[in-house]
Amino acid sequence: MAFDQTRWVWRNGDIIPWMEANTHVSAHALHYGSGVFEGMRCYETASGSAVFQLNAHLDRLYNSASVYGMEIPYQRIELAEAICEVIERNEFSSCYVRPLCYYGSSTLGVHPAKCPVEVVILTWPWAAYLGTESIEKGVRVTVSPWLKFHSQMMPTTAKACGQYLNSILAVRDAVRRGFDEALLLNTDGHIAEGSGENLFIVRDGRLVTNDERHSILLGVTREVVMQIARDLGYRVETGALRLDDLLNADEAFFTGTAAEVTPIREVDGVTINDGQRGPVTRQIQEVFFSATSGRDSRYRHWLHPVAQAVGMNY
Ligand code: PPE
Repeated sequence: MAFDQTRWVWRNGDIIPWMEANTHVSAHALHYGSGVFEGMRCYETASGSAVFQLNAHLDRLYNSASVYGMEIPYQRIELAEAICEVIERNEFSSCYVRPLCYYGSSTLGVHPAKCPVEVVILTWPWAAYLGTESIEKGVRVTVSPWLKFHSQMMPTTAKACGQYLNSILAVRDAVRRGFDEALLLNTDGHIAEGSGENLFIVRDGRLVTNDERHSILLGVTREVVMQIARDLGYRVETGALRLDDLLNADEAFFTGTAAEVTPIREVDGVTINDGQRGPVTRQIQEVFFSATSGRDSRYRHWLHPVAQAVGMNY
């Protein structure tokens, strides 16, 4: 189980044993998916553990909550400190961090009305999302028969629990048919994103990715990779991505907190270029992992030291 090494969970202001971090079956979120969450990674660096892009993830958490009219009953600084505290209590040097805010028990009317907003923070060790080999060898993806929902149905830029049912349909179908991951098209027929990752293609030395107009979550890793690519001297463009663009790309890769930077080697049996991780992808991965490990001083401000939480600016 993913949580074998997790001893403590932060819940509504307290650190409690993992075994006791339960919720009632009448919780609104269990019935309707009425919650918002984040996924961050804490990395080991030479000067101690640090949460990567903590501020950007907290920004998105509060924005996701406001989309659904949910008031998170904790200040940013409290959640930032809580995240660091629960990582330290679990004695993790690196881990995945999952803050979740959800409507608890009060009513089961669809309108959450007076349901309390419960806040929990789970941490656990999580190796490469799509398998350790995938970072070097790349993954095989399939275009999902399921479309990514349109932002007029639910804003794709919010990271809300219920909307992941769309991703679950897509990834289950992909895995059942022998692929590593699903790629969802949007209602316009353009590429949206993976079930849990954003997409980049490389063509003639330029990087191209899509944006919120194409029904995607605006990934924190996406933003990081755009910055790294620009700093490496590449042109980065945002615009619609067609399936043809992907199939004819020189290189393609996924980005995400869990997936980090994962090459795509094949789409429905068609290899991207020669099916090997491309040089631009590799270069970006190298800088990305230097940034997450604190080895690249240019990006040290992206790391939030776990041990020095108190008194920092959030
Ligand atoms: N799109 C989707 C739909 C998505 O779930 C993620 C994160 C991303 C893009 C990339 O966003 P970011 O992590 O900020 O770069 N998906 C999480 C995977 C687990 C999950 O599905 O939840 C993650 O990477 O943490």
